[in-house]
Amino acid sequence: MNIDGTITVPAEPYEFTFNPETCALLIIDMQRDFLEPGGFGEMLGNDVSQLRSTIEPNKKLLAAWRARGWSVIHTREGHRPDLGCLPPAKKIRGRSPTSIGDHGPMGRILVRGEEGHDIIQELYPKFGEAVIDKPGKGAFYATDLHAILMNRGIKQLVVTGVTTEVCVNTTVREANDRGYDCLVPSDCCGSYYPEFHEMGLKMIKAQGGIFGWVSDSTTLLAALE
Ligand code: C5J
Repeated sequence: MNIDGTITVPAEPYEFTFNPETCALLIIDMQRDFLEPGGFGEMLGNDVSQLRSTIEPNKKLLAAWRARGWSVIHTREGHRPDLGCLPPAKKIRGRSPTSIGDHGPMGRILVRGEEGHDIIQELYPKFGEAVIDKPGKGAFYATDLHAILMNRGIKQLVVTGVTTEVCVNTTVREANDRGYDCLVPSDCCGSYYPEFHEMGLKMIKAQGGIFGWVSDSTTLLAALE
């Protein structure tokens, strides 16, 4: 910890300094629908086991954040049971025989309140941690995330979750445009496609950190000690 209470983490394209009082851990969509067989991810033809390596590093980071009493926010991608917030274009995308709102092994796919929509047990939110239900890929679109962050005085975000190139990337871009600094620990994010994970991270840190910073959980946790 620095003398002024801030913490500096080795990162790319250069070190990331944050004030823990005004920095939240934002965990994106670590839901059964994306990480377990029978959900939305598998319905799209993906191998969900690809994402499971993100669970342990997220668990460690979440435990460290909680132990220090710092802000934690979770998000879930999904739709109202009446599908009123599901754009028709999203419903039919992929031409899959089963789509969002249809019944699957974990209940209706990507529908709020269903088993598959829930956050995995390993990272289950605790009382007091905000859970943002989002209909889109970005966590700011059609949610009260920005209001919550502003009301809590949050200016910086550590963003983790799945998938790197879709919801994590979209959220980091949205956050960047709203003036937040984002640090992304690489091993706490994952993709069904390793090459998309790699490129997704490269896009964030390119051009002097055009959208944010990239580090890893071991480096971040070491900086907290
Ligand atoms: C996707 C997400 N990939 N959480 N959602 O559809 O990244």
